[in-house]
Amino acid sequence: MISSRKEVKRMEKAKLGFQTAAAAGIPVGKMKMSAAAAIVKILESKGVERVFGVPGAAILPVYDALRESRIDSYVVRHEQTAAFAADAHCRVTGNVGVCLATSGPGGTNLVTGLYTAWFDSIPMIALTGQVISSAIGTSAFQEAPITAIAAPVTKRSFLPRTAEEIPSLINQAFNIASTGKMGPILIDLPVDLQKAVIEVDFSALGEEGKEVSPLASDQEVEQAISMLFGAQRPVIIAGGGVVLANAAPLLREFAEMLSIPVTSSLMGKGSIPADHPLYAGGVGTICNSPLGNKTLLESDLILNLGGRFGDRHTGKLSTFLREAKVIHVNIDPIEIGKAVVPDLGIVSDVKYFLQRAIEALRAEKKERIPQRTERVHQLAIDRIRLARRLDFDQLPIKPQRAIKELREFLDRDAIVAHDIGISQIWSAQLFDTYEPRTYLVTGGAGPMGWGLGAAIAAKLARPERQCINFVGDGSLCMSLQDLATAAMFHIPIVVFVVNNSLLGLIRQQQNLFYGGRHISTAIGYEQGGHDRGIDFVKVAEGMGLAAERVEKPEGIKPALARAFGSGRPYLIDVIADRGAVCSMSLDGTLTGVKETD
Ligand SMILES: Cc1ncc(C[n+]2csc(CCOP(=O)(O)OP(=O)(O)O)c2C)c(N)n1
Ligand SMILES: [Mg+2]
Repeated sequence: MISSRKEVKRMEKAKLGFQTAAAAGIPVGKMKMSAAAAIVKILESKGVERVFGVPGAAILPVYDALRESRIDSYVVRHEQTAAFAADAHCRVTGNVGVCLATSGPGGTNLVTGLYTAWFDSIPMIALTGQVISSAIGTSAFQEAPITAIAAPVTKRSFLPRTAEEIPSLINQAFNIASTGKMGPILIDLPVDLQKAVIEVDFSALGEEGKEVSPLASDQEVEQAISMLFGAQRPVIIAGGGVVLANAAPLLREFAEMLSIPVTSSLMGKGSIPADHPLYAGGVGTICNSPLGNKTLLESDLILNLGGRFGDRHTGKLSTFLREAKVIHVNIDPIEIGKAVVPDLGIVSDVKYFLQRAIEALRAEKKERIPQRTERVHQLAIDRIRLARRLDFDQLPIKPQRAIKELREFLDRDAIVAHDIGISQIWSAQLFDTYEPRTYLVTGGAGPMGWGLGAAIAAKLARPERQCINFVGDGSLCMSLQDLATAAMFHIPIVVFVVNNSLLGLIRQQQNLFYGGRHISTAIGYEQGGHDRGIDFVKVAEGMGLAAERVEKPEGIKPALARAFGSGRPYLIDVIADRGAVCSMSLDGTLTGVKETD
């Protein structure tokens, strides 16, 4: 349960929606205050409800100002978790997430989180403390050139030289992060500047830094539609941009109007419900479905909406493309032609493109719009024929079966945050997703340890939903300390560990591509009467979670019922088959996917 104090705060905040900015405590004119206090006021005015971080001397003025605010501060046990949580807050809500760290190691511990958000175009803001301005460049204690370190993995990073410029920079950071091609921003704040008292004109903070999204022209929309009309077997790849632009309902309408099958990239999962008659599944060398790959490989026109043509999805391009025509719609001009040179490249906000395309289709004569009933019928047959098997009974539990039990138990709108590994690949292949922003996963960076902070942020943002961290035992070790965060703040997430006591995905690669020679991928060891290494149940209990181990497939649903019934953070340690192998391409092509049972 979220603590009652927080519930009261939440209710107070909900009431504030009916008041003017001034009555809601959001400053409107000129005021004198410390730069730190101004930062916090601006965060409040942007609707920030919570921040994640670890304090240190260099960021203490901001922390001190947070005491006076309506914003909840969540102290985590590693700054990396703070960045992952801020990132996931945005993936779930669409709003900018905020994390805080001190100078030196505090800031450098955020870097993997910034890189992860940057790769997936997620808007978030990192505020780091810095040594006093006059000491910058003198190798002062815990000085780090964090803006330079972070520059390649942020949309922008700032180091203010005067306290007066700080309010405008914070305001700009929100504008820059959340417009155009979105991304993370880092603002490094020398501690003396945070403390300085300045006059702030809140009314002057406006649209600075906001980017105008590129929009498809009428001709481009018409050309795309005429190419789609002319194609015999078009296919859509829904990318992460569809989710980020909140364009999922439009995607569905558009696909239905033209009866075009929809495949998805990993980041696009959930952009159309898994049980929609037009959904074919994932495309790729690894995060795929046989039907998704088949549908793509049979197509004569590929319409990529808000995706990147990432190498894990295309595999070898000659096999992926064949003679098919390509239309690529992406907000970022750099993506067009980067991996695949399209026949028609459209630099546009994907939501706008879909809106205009739907309008154009509505204006068309019905009989001109191709209806592909035969193809849709075939899709329904193939969906059953090509479905991968899930109903394994053997012991130890097959991960595929664990996913079946989990999916059957969870609500359709449950939020599942993933780490990385073979268990996550299985989930990408087998876990049906019905709504956007419910399948949380990192597309580009793939850092182990991401999912726990993500699940915590998801539960805080959506307390009414079931929120899960679906995680391998190796990945959990990279965020283990933050089980304590869930316990301390009474955040009732369920940590669902697929425990093979292996770095399983890497072990599989050793098996497939290194002649079965193993090194450094076994992480189990003898202790406590078993050979699985860490006893996650004891560790979780030691931190204040409830926990249990499950060894039989039929034990999974009852354990989940106990977990969600407990109202507590809960860890379920699923003892999984070490020998299980996931389907993946052996030669780097979409046709080379070796199906395993
Ligand atoms: C931070 C980081 N280090 C290393 C890797 C490389 N890597 C990818 S998957 C994986 C194994 C993950 O093990 P586990 O979480 O137990 O998942 P499993 O594959 O066993 O299901 C490793 C080491 C990574 N993705 N991220
Ligand atoms: Mg493992």
